[in-house]
Amino acid sequence: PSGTGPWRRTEVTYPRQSPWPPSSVHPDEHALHNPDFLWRNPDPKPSYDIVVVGGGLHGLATGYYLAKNHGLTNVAVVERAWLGNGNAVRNTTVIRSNYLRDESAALYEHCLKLWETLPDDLDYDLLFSQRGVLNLRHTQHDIHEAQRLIHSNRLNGIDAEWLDVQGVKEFCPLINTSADVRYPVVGASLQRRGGIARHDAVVFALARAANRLGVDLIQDCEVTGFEKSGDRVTGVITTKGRIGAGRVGLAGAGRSPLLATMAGFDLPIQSSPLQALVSEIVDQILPCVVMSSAVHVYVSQAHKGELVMGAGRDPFTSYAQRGSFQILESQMADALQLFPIFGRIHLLRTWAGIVDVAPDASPIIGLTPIRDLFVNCGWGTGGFKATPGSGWVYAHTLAHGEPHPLAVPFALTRFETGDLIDEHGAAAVAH
Ligand code: FAD
Ligand code: PYC
Repeated sequence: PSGTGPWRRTEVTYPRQSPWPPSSVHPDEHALHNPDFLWRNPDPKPSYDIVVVGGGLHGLATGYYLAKNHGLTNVAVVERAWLGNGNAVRNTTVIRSNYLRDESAALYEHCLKLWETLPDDLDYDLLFSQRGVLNLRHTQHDIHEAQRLIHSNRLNGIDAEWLDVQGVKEFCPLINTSADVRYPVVGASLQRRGGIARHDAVVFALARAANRLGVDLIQDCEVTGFEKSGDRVTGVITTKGRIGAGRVGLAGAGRSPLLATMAGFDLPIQSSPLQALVSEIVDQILPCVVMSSAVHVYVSQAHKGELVMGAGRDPFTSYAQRGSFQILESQMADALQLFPIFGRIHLLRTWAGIVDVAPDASPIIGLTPIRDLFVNCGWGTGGFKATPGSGWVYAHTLAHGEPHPLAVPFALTRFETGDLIDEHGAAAVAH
């Protein structure tokens, strides 16, 4: 389709290539003064006020908000490989805030509100597109669950609405709404403000902005241990040597249990592969994000034209960024049930990331048993959408040494007190 619908093409703008720096100027010095450069690559200083471990989405957002919101610039974000190599650019970029529990609704809506101004804030085209996230419903139970979610969302000030089958067909004409399938579509819940963004642009933009504010982004620097004095952390041991730290914030996603073990405490996290795949490039045919828990697949269309699809986690613990064929096979079969026309489209590539899932499918943010060591993990299959809000509350937590009010319910101690925040339903098809 063409025209001015929500599926119209957005022009992709890439950062311009930088001229090679004149030989008289050190590349890092040049970078600081040239708006086309994204970030410097400094060697680590002997110590920092705050060291953030993990240069993914949440680590970079934390570095950025530490500088921007709290004026803290003696900060390093240390990354074992290159910025954004983890789930930052492996995710399928679905953004929404329609979580069930009050605590999650407050946190994820804070995130979504930040997304709405983030491109201007970072002065970067993130291809943030609020094209709507449609959750298809197929059974009576699904309808009850959707109505509960819609009421809960509205009570929390989050946009949510119900579409009947006719409404689904109008909103997304490509969906097969025939009654003659195993799981006929009986309606859908819709968050219109939900959508997608370009994940690598988010990495570039956050890194550039944090760098400009003076945060050191140190790549190829793996944290291999922690230095402690009594009950508090005093630094990190890395492949680039020891770095002293007033406070340390973990943001290592798929490797968070390994980092915690190194530091001497346990996290109730399971790490498993989550796969996704893209098709060849086709014309814009899908105007929104479509998810179905019962059929068990979700699909969106990238700005460039690939159909982006995913489904559930692989059912085993792993730190290898690859998954099993059976998940891909079943998600393709499920996609064909909802979109029979996809049978004519070629699958281009598949990949996996390691997601860190807590028993209640909610993140863990805040203090650890070790003084001055903080944790931000457990975003599992849903942390892309949380990027700005996660960085915002974690920066506050690190700056003040105590949790941001929105992060308080997400403390590690909830697994001792039993105050769990069960969001398995909201995590939906990705679980
Ligand atoms: P990451 O971006 O993975 O960053 C962690 C970083 O820590 C990595 O760069 C890693 O190298 C580094 N690190 C680890 N150990 C060390 C160490 N010892 N020393 C130094 N650095 C270290 N979320 C959504 O909201 N919507 C989606 O549609 C969505 N789809 C997904 C699809 C897939 C296939 C996957 C895998 C995930 C998806 N997610 C989605 C989840 C989302 O990608 C994650 O929750 C999010 O990326 C977590 O961000 P992060 O910054 O914590 O992790
Ligand atoms: O959290 O919305 C989500 C999501 C979609 C796909 C993976 N995670």
